[in-house]
Amino acid sequence: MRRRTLMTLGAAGLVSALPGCADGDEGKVPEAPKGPIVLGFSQVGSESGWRLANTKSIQSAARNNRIDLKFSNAEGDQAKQIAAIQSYIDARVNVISFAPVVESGWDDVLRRARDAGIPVVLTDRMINTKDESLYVSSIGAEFLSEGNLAALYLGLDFAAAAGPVNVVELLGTPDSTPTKQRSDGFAATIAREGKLRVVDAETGNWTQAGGATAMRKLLRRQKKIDAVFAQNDEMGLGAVAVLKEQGLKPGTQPRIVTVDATRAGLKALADGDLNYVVECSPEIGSQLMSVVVDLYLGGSVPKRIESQKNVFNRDTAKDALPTRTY
Ligand code: GYE
Repeated sequence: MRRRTLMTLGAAGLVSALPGCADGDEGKVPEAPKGPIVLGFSQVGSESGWRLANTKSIQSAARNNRIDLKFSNAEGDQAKQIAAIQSYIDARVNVISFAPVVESGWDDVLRRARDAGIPVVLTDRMINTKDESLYVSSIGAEFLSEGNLAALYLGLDFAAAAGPVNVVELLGTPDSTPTKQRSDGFAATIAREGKLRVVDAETGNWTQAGGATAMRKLLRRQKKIDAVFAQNDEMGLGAVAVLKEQGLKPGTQPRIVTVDATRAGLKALADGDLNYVVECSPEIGSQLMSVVVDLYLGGSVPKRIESQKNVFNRDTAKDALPTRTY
């Protein structure tokens, strides 16, 4: 039985294939892959600092691994992502990867990729499908736990409050995995104690302008806002600007928690405009390339690979800022 090729990522990020051995040819280095390995990648867009860092991570990891990266940016349009995936099928790339802008509507194009024998790797977000064979692996954050952590830490700040504590949510784009799961995680944690309650929500579409518009609408609708859960830094920063315009003191009243931990988010946290920032690392490029090379060499890959997470407060934000890579 052929043992699969072992594979390590060297210091320079280069992949060196350690020989696996078939029966009868121990020690003989198997035929080196012809290369280059061609990866077709469709990115969601350029909507946030997180997304730009994610793109940078994927592009630099492809360079470091000598992988020929066909990269397309859908600018938030699912039809463009589907067209890009189809173009990679037509070009017969070795592996297709993409960050799905929304969860639904992928089965047809992914079925065509599977039928063409091209493995698909999801990054960042998930798809909603009954057919798990349509992708071989997904690499990304556990968004539910990010919502849990946002509620947990915000709740600490209201431990002495008599309650109820009115929270408003700034949501990402509808039907995206982080929008749905960060809300679900937040709701599950506050339900356990019952003091914090989400009284209203508005979508800010992951952008700073969107977060500002959403915050204005919520301020008009809600008489009492004690806390804001912004599903990413950009929307939180938009809310901070509007709250200051209205003579309020974000970080004190209301308190604010965001997700991503970009440099801008950590700066606002260090300045006292935010109270907590949950990290969702965008730097998954090397994890993706490791999967791509393993697939090319005929290896098996885990169905799910999680990215790094953390929670920053004011002090740890100040410590992290000088060396922050994104
Ligand atoms: O939080 C946001 C980006 O999918 C985790 O998308 C990503 C989210 C991230 O626009 O900044």
